[in-house]
Amino acid sequence: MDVLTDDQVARFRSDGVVHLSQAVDQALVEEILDSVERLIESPGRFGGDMTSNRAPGMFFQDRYLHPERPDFRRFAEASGCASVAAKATNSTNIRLYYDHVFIKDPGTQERFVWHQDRPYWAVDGTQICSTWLALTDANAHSSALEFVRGSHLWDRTFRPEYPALEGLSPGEVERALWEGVARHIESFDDVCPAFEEHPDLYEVLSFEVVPGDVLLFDFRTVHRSGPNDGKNRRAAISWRWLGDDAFWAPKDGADPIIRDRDTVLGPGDLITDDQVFPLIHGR
Ligand SMILES: O=C(O)CCC(=O)C(=O)O
Repeated sequence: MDVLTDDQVARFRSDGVVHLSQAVDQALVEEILDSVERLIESPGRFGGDMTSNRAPGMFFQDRYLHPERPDFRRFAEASGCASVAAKATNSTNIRLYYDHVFIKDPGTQERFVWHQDRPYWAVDGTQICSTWLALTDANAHSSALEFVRGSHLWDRTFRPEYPALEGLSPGEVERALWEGVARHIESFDDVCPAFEEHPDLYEVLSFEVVPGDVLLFDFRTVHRSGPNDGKNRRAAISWRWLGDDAFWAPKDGADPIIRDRDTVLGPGDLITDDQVFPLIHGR
């Protein structure tokens, strides 16, 4: 993959997202899609079908695959996306936090509401981003991602939302997810507005993608994806990258893929634990 042009870097920094056309080799994309589709039959520890009871389609997610599946570790390395993250965030070293797979079959109505990744993660900093690689076509009708332009620079972190858990009591939310999450959610006063209803105030950026395209975005940028009302499966893999100033920020309620007891790092430490956060670009 060619590392970013200066114009793409500038766009990433001002908009919080940039579309990189045909950024990953097609043969690799096909190999990744094949492995991703095989996960449906044999998901990892954190994977599964998230479709609500009797709802149409299939919404499958899996994540944190690279530690246990050598093919996923190889994909993270071979994609070249870590070098892209390094240039975009002006980092010397880039580590992998986790990989995240999303599949939405035609007819799937589940959506990701407007959110930032930051409040869900046990890391913090300013040099943190994702590269979302399209493994199939997607457009606004078939669940492509949308972003609120420039929202990574607002210095606001919105309350994390879990639409599938709406209406549940805090106890039920905890049982459905993990300890501390109900308190964590309630600790944010700032709830994500319906940005699309205020076109005079906010600009929503939508991208149409084909296999091999990458959406590179900051972990503070507000984004969402809608239902898949297209005719084909929509699949993607998102790698979460940690740059030079990323630090360990454990909190009850953050995604438990890596917990405080899994790493030698203490709260506030720069991410230096090679065992848990493999260095993919640099040193
Ligand atoms: O692919 C999707 O539908 C959601 C992706 C997303 O929210 C992310 O990569 O952070």
